[in-house]
Amino acid sequence: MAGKALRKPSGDSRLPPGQHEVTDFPVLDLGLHPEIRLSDWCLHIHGHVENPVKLSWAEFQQLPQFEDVSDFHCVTTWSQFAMKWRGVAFFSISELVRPKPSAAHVFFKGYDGYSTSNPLSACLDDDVLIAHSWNGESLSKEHGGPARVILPKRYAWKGAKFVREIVFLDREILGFWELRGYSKTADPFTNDRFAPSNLP
Ligand SMILES: Nc1nc2c(c(=O)[nH]1)N[C@H]1C(S)=C(S)[C@@H](COP(=O)(O)O)O[C@H]1N2
Ligand SMILES: [Mo]
Repeated sequence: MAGKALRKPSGDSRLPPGQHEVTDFPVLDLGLHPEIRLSDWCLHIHGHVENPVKLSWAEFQQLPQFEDVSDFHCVTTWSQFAMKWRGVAFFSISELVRPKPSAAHVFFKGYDGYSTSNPLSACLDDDVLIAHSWNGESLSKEHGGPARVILPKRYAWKGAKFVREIVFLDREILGFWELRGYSKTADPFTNDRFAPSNLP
């Protein structure tokens, strides 16, 4: 199932407006890098689904493995091209838990207390995944290991590092940055950074 179509780069403009290219993959987060042993790791997926699950690391690894190469855009204006991710596609997660017809939004939580939300349609795009590897290596703790969410067509804050919980919802709940005035849709190619209307 295709996600909501967002505008594609036109011509040679691979770089979204207001962005510059980097090659050193900066670390950008709340500053907490939780130490999670793989034997303690658990991904709880629940909410408006027919089959809620709590996946151990071994169970997560047994799901179909998926690779995708995509560009990464942080709202603080840096972009890094051709990031090679490996993990489990969101559409495989969705097939496993079977969203109910009422499911319309997805709320992601990290082991560091971070959260972010996305429309279900955006999560079902064919390039969205829960990644455990980057450029052939296990994801480092600084970059969100053991596993992080990647939504290539959105600014990077829409993907939770150190992911621990995925909740399917019938309504939108705002996450950490959305509550602080950042966009609900976050499309880099339309400079869709802020939504002051989210602020209380
Ligand atoms: N759990 C968690 N996920 C997070 C964040 C965070 O603070 N905590 N920051 C977000 C932001 S703003 C960006 S730009 C990317 C940064 O990923 P990186 O540190 O691997 O570059 O992670 C996103 N996911
Ligand atoms: Mo960011």
